[in-house]
Amino acid sequence: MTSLEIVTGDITKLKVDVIVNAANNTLLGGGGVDGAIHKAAGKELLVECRSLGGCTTGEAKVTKGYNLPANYFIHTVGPIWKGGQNNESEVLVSCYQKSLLLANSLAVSSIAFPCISTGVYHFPKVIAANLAISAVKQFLKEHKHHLKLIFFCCYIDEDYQQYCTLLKGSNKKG
Ligand code: AR6
Repeated sequence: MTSLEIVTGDITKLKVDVIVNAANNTLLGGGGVDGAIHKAAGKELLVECRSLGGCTTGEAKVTKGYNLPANYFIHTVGPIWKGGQNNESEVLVSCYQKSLLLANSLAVSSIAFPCISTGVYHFPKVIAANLAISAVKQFLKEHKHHLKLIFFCCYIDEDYQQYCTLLKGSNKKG
């Protein structure tokens, strides 16, 4: 059984095997959660990221966790919201799927996701939360995996409330 948990605050403070980063195509850092991760991890993260050659939107790449207790970061690039008619939902789901596939290949047991694309990339929060939860649940149903604990890390209270509402009443175990 895998437990789905909702937490608030800074994702870099979480004691998990993998922290997912909402990055951009360059993988060379930015603001928001990406900026917080690079700041907390230290300059070596940027050195490794430079060697990766960027990342396509909807895909994911792994690095070490450097100064954080997390063993790895999985950097995924969410879609920029352009009104919803440009495969934004499919691409966002792909971010969660590809990140989980990569985590599974690393045989880790815990992972934390930020609310990908809902900051600077302006993906509507409610749609994004629904897609995030359903993508994770679908993955757990369809794959043999080692994951015991999956965190949805909500930086702002509005996101936290939204995830609580969506998970409440539904089965929190995957
Ligand atoms: N811990 C957890 N969540 C956070 C943190 C944190 N320390 N800081 C912000 N958030 P965003 P995007 C939340 O903008 O929309 C970057 O510049 C935030 O409240 O970080 O995918 C990249 O380089 C929001 O809910 O990512 C890209 O250029 C969520 O993280 C671009 O932003 C995502 O907001 C990616 O945009």
